[in-house]
Amino acid sequence: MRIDVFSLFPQAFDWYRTQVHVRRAQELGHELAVWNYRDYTPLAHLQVDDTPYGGGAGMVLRIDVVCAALEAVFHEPAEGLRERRRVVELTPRGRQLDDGLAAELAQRDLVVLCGRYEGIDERVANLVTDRVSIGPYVLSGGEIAAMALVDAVLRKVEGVISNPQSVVSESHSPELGGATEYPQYTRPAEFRGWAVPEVLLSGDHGAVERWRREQVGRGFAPPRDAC
Ligand code: 6GU
Repeated sequence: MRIDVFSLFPQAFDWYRTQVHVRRAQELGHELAVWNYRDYTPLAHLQVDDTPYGGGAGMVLRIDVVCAALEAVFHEPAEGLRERRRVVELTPRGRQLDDGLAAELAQRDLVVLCGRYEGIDERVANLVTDRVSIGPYVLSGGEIAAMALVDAVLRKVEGVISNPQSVVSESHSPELGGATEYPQYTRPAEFRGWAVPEVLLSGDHGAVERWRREQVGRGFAPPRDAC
């Protein structure tokens, strides 16, 4: 698949793009490109945003700038992109990302539009298939949200995660009924009096399997005296 991210801060993705699984995706023939709206603005002084009509705080990313960037990259009218791709606007007002949506977004080529400041002009609704949030809190821009979304989507692409078992039964997957995974332990078997559950050291695979099934969905309850 091809993923194209549009942002005013493409450098924000530099670290993410060096990650092993992202490189593996690219070796498998998938593409992750990050584009800067500012490189394609038709406006003087490389302007990309403007004050909101009706007044109010902050700046809004202009719809003409978004369209210019999309059309420069895809060589087709921006309105038509969603006929063959998922086009996602990242906004705290969007539908909350979950495992199912990530799996759905992995089925087609994906365009991700990051906003900044007060977001993107509402007329972006004419271009998108989805408006997505990564949770009920506000981030200062869409870049961190975009990395969360792209990462969740890439994990659903076959071959990106080298051990497929780690994807199939991971937390929130349909295989675990949307529950969280069982806890993991490694050496040392005891540290500061904190012991690894006996069953995991027993070598009894059946017992380990049963214990893990019991743990699924249990989550983590902090002790009562923790702050
Ligand atoms: Cl997608 N963007 C911003 N700015 N804040 C968010 C978000 C997105 N999702 C949750 N908070």
